[in-house]
Parts: sequence; structure tokens; C-alpha cells
Amino acid sequence: MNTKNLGFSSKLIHGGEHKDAFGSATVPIYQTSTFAFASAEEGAKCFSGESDGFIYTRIENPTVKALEKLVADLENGYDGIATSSGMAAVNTIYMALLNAGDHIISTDAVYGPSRGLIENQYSRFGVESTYVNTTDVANIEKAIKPNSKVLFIETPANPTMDLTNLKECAKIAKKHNLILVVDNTFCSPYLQKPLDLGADIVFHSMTKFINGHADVVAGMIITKEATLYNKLRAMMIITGCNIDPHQSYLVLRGLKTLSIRVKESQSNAKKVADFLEAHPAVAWIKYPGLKSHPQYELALEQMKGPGSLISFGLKGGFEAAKKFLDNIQLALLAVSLGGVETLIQHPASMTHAKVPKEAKLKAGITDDLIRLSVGIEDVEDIIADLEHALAKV
Ligand code: LCS
Repeated sequence: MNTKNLGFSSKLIHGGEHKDAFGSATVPIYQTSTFAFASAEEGAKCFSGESDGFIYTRIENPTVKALEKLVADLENGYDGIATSSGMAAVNTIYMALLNAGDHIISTDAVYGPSRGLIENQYSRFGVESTYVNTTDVANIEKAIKPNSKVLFIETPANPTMDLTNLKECAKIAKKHNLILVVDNTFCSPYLQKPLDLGADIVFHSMTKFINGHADVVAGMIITKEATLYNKLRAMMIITGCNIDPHQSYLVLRGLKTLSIRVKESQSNAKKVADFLEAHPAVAWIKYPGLKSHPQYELALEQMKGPGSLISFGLKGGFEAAKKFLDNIQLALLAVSLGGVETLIQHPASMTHAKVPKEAKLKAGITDDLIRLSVGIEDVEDIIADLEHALAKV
């Protein structure tokens, strides 16, 4: 059956383009490193591309391919490239697109290591970078130089929950011949489809919503068309950052419930955000589903819903934040996000600890910022946990 025209939730269950001889209901785990050729001629054809038979699991594997096809379909893309982690996806993109002397422009509040990889490693090979506040796209235009090649956007940004207007970015990228790359980890394809808004490449840390069960680390890159796809795929293969079949199976399993997980955690997050906004100990809150979010209208325009990540600060600053986090009982005091369990963390000292202090402050990653990834527990229990910890501050 052609699954292209199915609705999103139906695709999660029936997509992925896999069929086997036994009519398996799920995609089997092809736990093999290599594949035997039927003949010498067939082997040569696989290598020349005349045949699309499988060769070797670092290059391609049936379980992995089913996952790649499915996520690409969910993002309305050409095809997918699964990687061993979200950071492997980031590195594959940088390495395939940037030459010595090239310049990349990015959101200043991106996930810390996405920025650190450029500023601390690619800088050694002569790659230049500028990090700007992309909530105002005029800042992007101002940062463009003759050697600018890539515009790298994360929206909502981790952990500030600032949004960037993707349609406007696509216009700028087109005008200045930049490749527009979007990190869609915070939304998943259920809430936002960057390729439909004009991006060339979208990628995910599948560790988060796509897998959703805090038991896999993985990444995925999807392109809009074949030329960039082939370039990125070749880089993934030669650098050996492939996902393995077992991990792919787990992600395929987690993915089946993506829409119900996102809907449920988002419904909880809206209630949690209302609770936090009204609480006297809370100094500020940033959640795209609240009218107080400065880009509430943009969220309505480019996202199907506000998601389940919230950032907020307490009136007592960093000291109050520490006391609050030490008194949380139900939520896990842990990094990562987008799973069924509620997770809470302190970005300035955890996920973004290695970003220099000045850059952190400029990007809005203040010492009092607490990031909450709301899970699918009973919302009354999540709120009771927060209420109890806030009372201790
Ligand atoms: N992009 C975003 C937006 C992320 O949040 C992360 C990980 C990555 C890329 C990298 O993915 P990974 O290699 O971990 O699969 N974010 C994390 C976080 O906020 N806490 O722990 C990891």
C-alpha cells in the first residue's frame, strides 16, 4: 500500500516501506554486519549503484532504511540518514557542508555542543562562525559575509524557548545562497515541518521525542532533495557514524506512539505552564503556548502546537533554583527531554555549562533558568511535585 497520503498517525503505524517474506507486523531487526551477494556480478552492481541490494551495515541496513524512510515521510522530505546520535547528525552536516574559510551563521541559543563543535573544533580548520539572536531575522542579514554558506537554526531554541521565523529564514537563505539547516528536535515532525517552510535540511536528536522512551541515543537527517542527500549520506558512511539495527528497531517502536505522546505531554505542559505562571515564587516563564511568550503569534503560525518544554526562573535566582531542584521528587533531575517521563535540569550548569559565560548571558541562558520537559504522567502529580518543591524555596 502507498502510505504517502495517509494521515500522520496512520503513517506512524503503517509507514516505513518495509515488507518481508513472512508478513511481519513489525520491522525485524536485521542484526547483521554484512550481506551475501547472489553472484560476483550482483556484488559489482551493488557497488556501482546499478542494483540497490544491501552491502554492509555501515552503508545501509533494512531495519535502518525502514526508519529513514518513515521519518523522511513524516518530514515531507526526500529521504533520511540515521546517525548514532544527534551530535553525529550535527557533525555530518557541518563536515559535509563547510570548507576551510567558510562561514556559518547560527542561533545564539542553540544546544551548547552544536555551538561548541564549531567554535572549539571547526575553528581549528578555519571555519568562521557568527552566533546571533535569530528571533529578529534582521540580525541574520547583518551577519552575512561573502563566505557565508550555512544558516543553522534551532527553533524553539534550547533552552531559551525563543522562536525563529523559518519562512523568513528561507527567504534570506535563498537570497544569499545559504543552505538552511533546521534542528527540529524540540518539535518533532508532529508539531513543525521545516522543509515545508523552506528549509533545505532538517535534523533531529531522535534521543528525544522521536524515540521518546529515554532508552536510545540516535539522530536523523532529512533533506528536501537528492543532491544534498547524497553528499550527506556519503559523509555519514565514510565517517562511520551510522545507527545500528537494534537501536533502529527501538526507535521504530517508540515512533509508533509519537502523536499520542506529543499530544498528551503538550496537554500536561499547558496546565503546568498556567500553574507556574500564576505561582508567586516564579519570576518569569517562557512557553510558546502562553500569551505572555513574546512570539506567541509566530508559534501559532509555524507550529501545530506549543509542545511540552518550558523554561522559567524563580524570584530567588540561582540559589532558589538549586533548592527547588533538590526538592523535586517525581520528575527526574536529568538532562535530555522529550520522553514519557518529566525531566528537569539547570542549563547554565548542565547542558550549556561549557558555553562561555558571556555568550550564555547574551543568548539568554541566565543562571536562574530552569528547563522543564513535561512528560505524560498524571498532570496532578506533576503539579503537586512542583508545588511541593516551590514551597521549600
Ligand atoms: N539538538 C538539540 C536541540 C538537542 O537538545 C540535543 C541534545 C542535540 C541536538 C544532540 O543530540 P544527542 O547527540 O544528545 O542525541 N540535547 C540534550 C539536552 O538538552 N540535554 O541532554 C541532551
